[in-house]
Amino acid sequence: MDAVEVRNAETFFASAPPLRDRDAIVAKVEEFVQRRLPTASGNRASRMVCITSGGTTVPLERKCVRFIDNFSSGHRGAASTECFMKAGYSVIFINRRGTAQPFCRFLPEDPLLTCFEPAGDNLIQLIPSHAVAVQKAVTEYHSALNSGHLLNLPYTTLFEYLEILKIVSLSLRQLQRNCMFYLAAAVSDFYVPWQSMVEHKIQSGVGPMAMELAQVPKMLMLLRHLWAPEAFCVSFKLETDVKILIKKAQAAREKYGMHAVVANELETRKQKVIVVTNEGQVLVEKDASQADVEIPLVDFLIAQQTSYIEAGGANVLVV
Ligand code: PAZ
Repeated sequence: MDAVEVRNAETFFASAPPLRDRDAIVAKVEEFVQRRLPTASGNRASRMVCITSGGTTVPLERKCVRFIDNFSSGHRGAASTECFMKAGYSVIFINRRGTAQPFCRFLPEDPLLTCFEPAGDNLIQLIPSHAVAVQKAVTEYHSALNSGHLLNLPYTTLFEYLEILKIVSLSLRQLQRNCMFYLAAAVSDFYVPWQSMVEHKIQSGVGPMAMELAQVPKMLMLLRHLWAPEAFCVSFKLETDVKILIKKAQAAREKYGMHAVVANELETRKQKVIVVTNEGQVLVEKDASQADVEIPLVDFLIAQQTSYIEAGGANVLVV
């Protein structure tokens, strides 16, 4: 592990704004993970995945009015959460506020208020054309939360995202090879360090503005080698130029020591992805019977993790 990267990460965290509700988040995560430990025996029912979803924002002012955003609708993360839960995994879902949520993806796009109508004294009712979709979403979402197998942790900024990811990683390491990281969030590579960020809204009318952005430390490397070194790690690589996609995914796999990198191209990301592992590349496509490409993708990655657990021998967590 590169000492410079560790120092850069330490500097990042030391200078980041304090995470709101930090203690409550730590307690929630620890309690969620602890509940899995007594039954963690290497089978699917005791496995856990941390799914990251949505794009991080990079604030330009401390009292933030303007920010840089990273594209991600959250569909990948939400659909994958459903697939992993179906396969018996518990899921920690680190997601950008306001992006797609599991079990809610097929809700009508109409604004919430137009899904309901007044129905007499103190009563409202669902518009009949939306009733089936809304009932299904409400039932499935609440049953997932009530099952105790889904922990929803929202973030907005890059600072919040990385703080939460670190908290989750340090806790999940207890599950050793039984945990997976599925890092589908679109995370900014550049940011404005908190100590050099202006307090108030940047004023216009002073001509063109130049701003220097610092590079975000390579947190994937820390996650993989320091925070949760036995976890099965999957990251995603998005490109718009298909000619460079596989090269970039291979480079990321080698550089960060990922077990798999899922390469996807913006236009076709909902139909197909290419999974790059140390054994080569595999094209994963959805077929006509499947609603989402995440169905075959999650199946493939679960099989890969199973081989990884089995290859671990004495390292497999036995209770
Ligand atoms: O969230 P979404 O379904 O609209 O898109 C998913 C995605 C393209 C953000 C994800 O698959 C991905 O590639 N994330 C990593 C992006 C990156 O290269 O940083």
